[in-house]
Amino acid sequence: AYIYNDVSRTFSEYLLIPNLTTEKCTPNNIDLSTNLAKFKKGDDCNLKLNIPIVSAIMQSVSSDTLAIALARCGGLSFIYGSQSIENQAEMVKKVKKYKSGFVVSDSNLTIDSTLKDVIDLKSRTGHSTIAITDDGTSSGKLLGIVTTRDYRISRDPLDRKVKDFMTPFSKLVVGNLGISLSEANDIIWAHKLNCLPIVDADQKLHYFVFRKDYDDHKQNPYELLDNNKRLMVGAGINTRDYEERVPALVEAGADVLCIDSSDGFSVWQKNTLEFIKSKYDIKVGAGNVVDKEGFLYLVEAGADFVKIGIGGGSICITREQKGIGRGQASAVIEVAKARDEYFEKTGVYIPLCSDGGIVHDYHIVLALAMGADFVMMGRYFARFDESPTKKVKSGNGYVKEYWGEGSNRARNWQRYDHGGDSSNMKFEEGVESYVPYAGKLSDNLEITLNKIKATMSSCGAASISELQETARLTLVSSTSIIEGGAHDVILKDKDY
Ligand code: MZP
Repeated sequence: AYIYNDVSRTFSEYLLIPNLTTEKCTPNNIDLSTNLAKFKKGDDCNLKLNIPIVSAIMQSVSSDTLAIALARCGGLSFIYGSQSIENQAEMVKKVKKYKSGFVVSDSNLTIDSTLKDVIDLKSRTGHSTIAITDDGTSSGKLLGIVTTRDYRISRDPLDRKVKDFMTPFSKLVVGNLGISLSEANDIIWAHKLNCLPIVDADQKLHYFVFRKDYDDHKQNPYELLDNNKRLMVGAGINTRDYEERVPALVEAGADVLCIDSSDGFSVWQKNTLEFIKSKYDIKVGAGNVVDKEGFLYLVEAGADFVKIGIGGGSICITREQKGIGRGQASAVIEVAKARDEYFEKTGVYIPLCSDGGIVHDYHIVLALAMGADFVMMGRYFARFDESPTKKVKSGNGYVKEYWGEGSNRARNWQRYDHGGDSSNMKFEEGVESYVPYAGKLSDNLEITLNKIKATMSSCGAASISELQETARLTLVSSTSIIEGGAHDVILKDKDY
């Protein structure tokens, strides 16, 4: 056997040493955009992210709802692939046709419609708020409003009647402000009202705009849009059903794909990449790998980016179950070195994604400094309102469910596939867990981005490529880790 001399290390074993901070790298001047797919030296990468963060290809993380929230903040979700091809393609379509919560009036829904009718309408139109009129048309009398939230939080059978979930119309402030369809922007001046009717020239009601919807719809400066001014979205695929799954995802409008596997150094990934590259014009990432050999194999097979990480995910027990893996920091450092050598030799730049094991926000900057171009996170996003999992009361607060793709609950055997005719999981490689509930994605992500910018500012780097070139990292001893937290003081908020 070959024995590596270096210890396998993880993020918490490193700190950044500040470089000179100048006017050029104050937090406002820091550019967080990054490359997502390979490009040639001298060319511009034509697939970029506005922030270096993507969400994990997991059932408990990357649904259409989370994908919309993240793309609106500049990042990208890879919709999970451990579901039917139809459901996954449907989620991709919903992100591509996302509209903020405008109310449809010509919905044919009445007070006696069922919740199932509302859900069907929502999936057809992408509208999150729906008006109910007495005759189901926009000229009828408005009886009430049903919002997505009303039926999402309801555990009642879908044949329950709409009237049980309606917001009575009397609670809403409506005024005839003369706002017409062509003047929707005028709602800014009438913003203090909660609900504004939008009418056509004949005063026929078309939809309502809510103040909250309007606030949510204000463009985030980071918003990740593609050529058609729609939100960008990715999708996970596996090495088994790609001949059917890939065309459905391409047709649904996916902007980028990623082969999802716990161990990507396999001939199955090569076959999948070659199939896609021979038939489709779509970018595909591959992985996961933890060394130079795995990286070069996937790049030569055609990968547009490579994902790094085995066994470091918060819900992952692969290292215990199979004894394979590598500390995430060591893996990123080695693969980034191989990537830089490959660039030097061929003039082709391959972006790297560090996947799993991000515990503190500064770990993101460490991963970037070590050579990653973006990070993938699961636990981080599972904590938010937008993740597709149940919120559960725990003590005085709330937690949300979070389970691994290798757990019995997810049953994603394709991710742990070793070939042959297996079509089920032989043993678990992931756990089911809870994570502390943390509220809205955009609020939390804003704090994380502020921390990333503050760290980059201290490192004297105004962009991710500058950070990769100039950052200085040091290993920490176990005693200096204690020095890094509050120590030798009695904390005020603790009970003694
Ligand atoms: P984390 O952000 O929760 O630390 O890690 C998320 C990553 O863990 C995912 O992107 C994926 O690579 C990996 N993962 C997902 N499910 C499992 C599992 O069940 C797993 N073992 O390791």
